[in-house]
Amino acid sequence: MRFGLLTLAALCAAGCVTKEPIEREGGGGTTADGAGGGGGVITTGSGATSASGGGGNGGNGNGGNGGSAGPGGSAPCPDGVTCVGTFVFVEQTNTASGVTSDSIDSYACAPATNESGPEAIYRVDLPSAGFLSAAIYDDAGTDIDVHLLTTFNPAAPSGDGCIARGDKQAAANVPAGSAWVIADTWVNGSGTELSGPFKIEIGFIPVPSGACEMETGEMARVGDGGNHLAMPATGPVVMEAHLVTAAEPAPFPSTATEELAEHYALSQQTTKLVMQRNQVWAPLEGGDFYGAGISDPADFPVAHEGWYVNMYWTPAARPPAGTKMILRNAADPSRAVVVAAGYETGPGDLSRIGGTTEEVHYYLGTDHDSEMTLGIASDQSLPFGPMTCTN
Ligand SMILES: [Ca+2]
Ligand SMILES: [Ca+2]
Repeated sequence: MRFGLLTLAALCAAGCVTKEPIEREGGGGTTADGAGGGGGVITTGSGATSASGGGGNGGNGNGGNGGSAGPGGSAPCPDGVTCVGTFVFVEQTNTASGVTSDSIDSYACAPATNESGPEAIYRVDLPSAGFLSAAIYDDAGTDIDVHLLTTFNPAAPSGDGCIARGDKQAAANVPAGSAWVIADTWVNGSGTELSGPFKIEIGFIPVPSGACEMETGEMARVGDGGNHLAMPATGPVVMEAHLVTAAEPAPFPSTATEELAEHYALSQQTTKLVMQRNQVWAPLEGGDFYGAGISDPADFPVAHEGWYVNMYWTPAARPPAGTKMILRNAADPSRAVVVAAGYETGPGDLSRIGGTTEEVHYYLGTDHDSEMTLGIASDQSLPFGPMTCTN
């Protein structure tokens, strides 16, 4: 089939603006790999701003305290542990005064890194398998690192169960049940514990598994001279900028960063993906505000923005806003995100098959121009967000 021929009328009835902005590609690398960063280095990573203030205190839950673990319930919350069952969880605390544990000196995922300062321990109770993400915000004189563990015994604390860690953030797919997040104090080469105040945020997204079936066809793209792209397509996918959503009314951003921290917080609270976001608003390209997509922000749900994808489709071929596409990491095709098409057009470079958000790249473990496979989802009832492909 040729995509889009039946949808143009519906689109423009909905008030679309058929401009074709040439987008900026990229914005460089992100700190996307939570497992990679950090070992033994004082915080210097990108995105040092406290990006997600105002996300709301998402339930500082010492939940599950008391009572025995009934069927489907959680075990009682151990002493010295904060138990978390609602997301996004946010807590401001201090390893110099606010935590009671000082038992773990290193972790299996970075055994040479000295984490012998005090640590804050969180148990996260997960009803399903999914994507656990956590981020740390600390000051220049403090260096707290974050660790994710799938096995941990509070009565015999050890870092052996570590599956991911980071100087500023970490994330991993985890099974249902209990996982553990430990914010630990890094100790520098002089033996100084860089303890102090920090904010931790923890998010969780259930990740369904299933067949990632995509429609076959072709996509007409701007300037392709009739040589349309066969779909599903595999090729480089750029890092895209953020767009203003329906929950962000006028006045719209007048700079690349105005109202951006609020956008990050809103998106994080909606998608439950915790990360240190770095990308700015889409640039001013023919529009009259930053972060402008090709349609009215009032028609753009927050969750769709967090997971959006674009292509350089022609106005006639562009799928209706909110059409579900699937992006798969070519290097690990089981890893996929159901993304929202039709809200933006670009990148204006036919050597790239499309573009997507830093959130999608973070989940997939990809970066600007990583190779992916992209197609229209055969099952339009899939939820937006991460998915494990079984085919
Ligand atoms: Ca420690
Ligand atoms: Ca750190």
